Amino acid sequence: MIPHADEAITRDGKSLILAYDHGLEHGPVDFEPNPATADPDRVFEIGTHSAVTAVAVQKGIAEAYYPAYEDEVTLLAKLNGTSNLWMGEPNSAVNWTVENAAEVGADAIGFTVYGGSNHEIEMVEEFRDAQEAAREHDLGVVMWSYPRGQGLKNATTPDTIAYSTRLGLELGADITKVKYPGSPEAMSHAVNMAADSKVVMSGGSKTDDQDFLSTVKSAMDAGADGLAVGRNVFQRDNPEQILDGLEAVIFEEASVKEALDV
Ligand code: FBP
Repeated sequence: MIPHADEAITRDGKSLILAYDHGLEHGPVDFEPNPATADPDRVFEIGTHSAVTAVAVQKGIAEAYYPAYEDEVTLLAKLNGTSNLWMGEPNSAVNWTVENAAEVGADAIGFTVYGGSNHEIEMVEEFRDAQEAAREHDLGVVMWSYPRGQGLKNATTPDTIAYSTRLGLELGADITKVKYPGSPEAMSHAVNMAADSKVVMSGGSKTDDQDFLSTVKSAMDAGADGLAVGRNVFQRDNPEQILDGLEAVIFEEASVKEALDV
């Protein structure tokens, strides 16, 4: 972690990353609730909302669509990713080099590490190469730290999520993205284990406005530095409306009730 390396993708030290790598990770099924979002242009438009500090996409989407939005959207290049068609032990192909991401205009890289997988060693070594190249190009580093695989029965226990944030710190991420561990106490422990590096909560599958904003509020009150969210924004009929509420909770310390009313 280097102080300020994440500045381009944060606002007042916090972030709201709009993740849109689902076409690769989950497939077209994720666009069914809001079919317009199969079109990357629609999601880059959503990404121009003032709440969004960066949009995370894979290489093909960035190359084809980002040039039209480079003045309005900050790009987070998600370097690795695997389709849901892969049935093996959790692993993630590196689809994009840091050099190419920098050329396309990225301000930060994103990289998944599946701690506990049979492929953990190679994934961490791939992360090392990407992290060091990101430093050379002055790009922030965001780790999607998702323990899974082998004998890991429950990937969201408090101890596992605290280990996830610690992996981010130990391996050199500026921001580590983790699943919500179920309670503010557990989130606070995970944030403490990340020391001075940042922690953002992963959005998860779509829930209703009240539940989602309440979970985000709990995570923020527990010391999280923001959110990296996909489905809970783009699967809604009105993504901009939930972004208004998220902006209030994350950047303006609003209550859930206030956020629901904006
Ligand atoms: P969501 O907010 O939709 O959960 O997106 C966050 C994210 O990390 C995406 O970047 C990624 O595509 C997806 O979740 C992977 O989720 P999982 O591997 O748990 O299915």
